[in-house]
Amino acid sequence: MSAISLPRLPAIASSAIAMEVLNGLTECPKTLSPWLFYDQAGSRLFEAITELPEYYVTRTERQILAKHAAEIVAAAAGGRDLSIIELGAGTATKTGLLLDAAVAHQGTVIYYPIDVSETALEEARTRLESEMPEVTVEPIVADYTEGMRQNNAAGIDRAGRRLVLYIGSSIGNFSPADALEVLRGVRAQLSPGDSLLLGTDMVKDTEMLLAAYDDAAGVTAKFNKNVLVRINRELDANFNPYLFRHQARWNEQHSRIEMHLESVLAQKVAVRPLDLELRFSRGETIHTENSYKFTDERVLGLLTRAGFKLRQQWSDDQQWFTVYLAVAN
Ligand code: AVI
Repeated sequence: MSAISLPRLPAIASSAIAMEVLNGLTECPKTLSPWLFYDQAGSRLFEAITELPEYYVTRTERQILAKHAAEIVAAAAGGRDLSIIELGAGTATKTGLLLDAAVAHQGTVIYYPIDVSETALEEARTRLESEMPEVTVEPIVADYTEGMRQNNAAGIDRAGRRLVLYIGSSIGNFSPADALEVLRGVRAQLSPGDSLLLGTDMVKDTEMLLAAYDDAAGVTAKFNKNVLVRINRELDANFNPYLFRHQARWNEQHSRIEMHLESVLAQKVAVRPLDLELRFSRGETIHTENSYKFTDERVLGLLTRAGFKLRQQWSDDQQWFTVYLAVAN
């Protein structure tokens, strides 16, 4: 019997990426969500960004953690056994410092990395379990909310304390309202006395910020344009990445770096499966990312409104980056 052929949209037309393109690129100003950066090529490019001379963020936070990990662990544990959860763990490269400190503090530790990327979590588990036999890795493949819910529902660590790591200033890629929502969601799955370690990039010299998001080697430009390459591949679109220019802007009013892709000429782009023709005027941009930069005041406001109380904070000598330890009320 032959299959009945009914007219229907191809499956990709209802995918998350199709929704992004339909919603974000048909409105004015044009926008795309930053999760689109992180396909395999984009995740590799982000790893390369973290090693750039201009991108002080990762290096500076690592220095702070290297210096204060023992203090952080002792303060979070408060005399009990500590388990460590990490939001958006990826390959968990900075976490080793805190896991080392937890092992020194209590002998063994259970580590729950939460991430949507199963391959990144498997890489983290293989590496950590071979390098640190005292660490038991229990990966949770989920988004933050669902991952925290699963960890809480399992209820295995009730006798001890939990420490949630949300480092790398990833909170800065959310709008203030969404950032509050995320932290409230985390708080809802914790018990009083559990804690959150939040790493945030601070407001600083504008030239330095712009250089960190528009490096001389062009890695960030490639990372930004990778969204167009991804849309071409996954949605059969015909963006020409050479006809878009990477742009980093400082938005003083909102205290954020913005990344845009600027159309260098008037052009049309076709997204055939969506039956869509996108028009760009010369100089029009697609806004692809916000990276908010913080002050102590803003972070404290956020923590308080989310139901946490600041216990202690650590910065580098130049005050470029701050790590906050906050306890659930
Ligand atoms: C992942 N996130 C904290 C990075 C940031 O600095 O906002 C993403 C990034 N975008 C450009 N360079 C790095």
